[in-house]
Amino acid sequence: MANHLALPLTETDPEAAAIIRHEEDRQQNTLELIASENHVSLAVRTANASVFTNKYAEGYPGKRYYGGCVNMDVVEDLARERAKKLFNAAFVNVQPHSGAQANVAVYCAALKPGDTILSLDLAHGGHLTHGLKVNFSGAWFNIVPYGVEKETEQVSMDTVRKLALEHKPQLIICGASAYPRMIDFTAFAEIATECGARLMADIAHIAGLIAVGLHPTSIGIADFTTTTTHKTLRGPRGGMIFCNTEDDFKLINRWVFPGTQGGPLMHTITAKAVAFGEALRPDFKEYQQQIVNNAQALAEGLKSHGYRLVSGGTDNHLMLVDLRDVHPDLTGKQAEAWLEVAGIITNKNMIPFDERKPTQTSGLRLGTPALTTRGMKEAEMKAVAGLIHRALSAGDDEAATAKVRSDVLDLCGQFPLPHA
Ligand code: DSN
Repeated sequence: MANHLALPLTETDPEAAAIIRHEEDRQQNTLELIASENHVSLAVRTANASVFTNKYAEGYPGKRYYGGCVNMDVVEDLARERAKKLFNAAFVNVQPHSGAQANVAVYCAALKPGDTILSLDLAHGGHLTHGLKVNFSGAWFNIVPYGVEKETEQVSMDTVRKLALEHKPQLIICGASAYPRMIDFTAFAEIATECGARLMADIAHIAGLIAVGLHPTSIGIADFTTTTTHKTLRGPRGGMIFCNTEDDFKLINRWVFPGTQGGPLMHTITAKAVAFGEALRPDFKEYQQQIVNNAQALAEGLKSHGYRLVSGGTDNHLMLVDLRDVHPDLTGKQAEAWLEVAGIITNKNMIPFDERKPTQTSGLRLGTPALTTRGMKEAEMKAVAGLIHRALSAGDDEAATAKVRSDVLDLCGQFPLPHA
């Protein structure tokens, strides 16, 4: 055996090891406010880096295309059973490599090319796989977008119903990647039934909240529910699909493999099983409740500095900050860059009816799952709101930004990552 195969990474490849160490340092020493990111446990990371990465297991438990799958079957069944228990679901496929892959499989199962999808506009909080022209969804399907109302900046079910009856989509999608309010899955299901469409709920952002009952569930209500496993759910990067009937389960299974994917990432499925086990613990509910409390505290803190929040606030883990009242000339792009220099990691985001381009934007999206994982609570959120305001007001004043950076470092030092 080549003897380097048994040596640690630091010895065999110091260059790659140093990059990993730099990323560990970056995560420890910055405030992560990207609403779709989190810090997984040591257990999830251990499973994700396990020997399951060595194995091909095309097919499903009991029906594989390769030998040696005994442990693959056990671990995939474990992930499925835990996911079903966590979400009170009848059927689940845990193989999608990502949320995008989960959505692809549902579209293949429910639609033919050229069919019509009614979905939330990306510029109003939707997702690129829900119909952006440059994504396969926008290229292969006829997309009818619904948006939020100008006055409330929230989805109106009357508008959705009107569009659904007018355009008769084959599929309605509810769910979002930048929407701070509750989603009425039952109202969407009634509209889908009325216009003869199937309903897909993409709960990628709010899956953790749904798992513990802090947001009404889509499972058993939408025909298909897709999610990622790495946002509020705090698992490895990946996706999964829930459905309600044996017939849909067969269709989904066929369209995940062999329809759109090859060999499942068994190490990721193992890590999903571990993450679902963590999410079944009572302390996961406390964690999710703290995410929501923290989002509300951060929102209030930002408002106290004069910032307007899209729709006036948040019901979930994220908020959209309209920068224009406090900094009329500041784009989201510049704000994101200045905040990063201060050690605060965010992403620029369109606000509804934004007059700026998607590459510039007038807003920022902020979320609390990652800071909550570090143990931060309401008092720290108030402090973070102050740090954001100071960094944006400092702009390119290096001395003022350096002071914010130093305070960010102090705060990070008080709340080390779970396995720093
Ligand atoms: N990119 C993810 C997000 O940030 O919301 C969605 O896929």
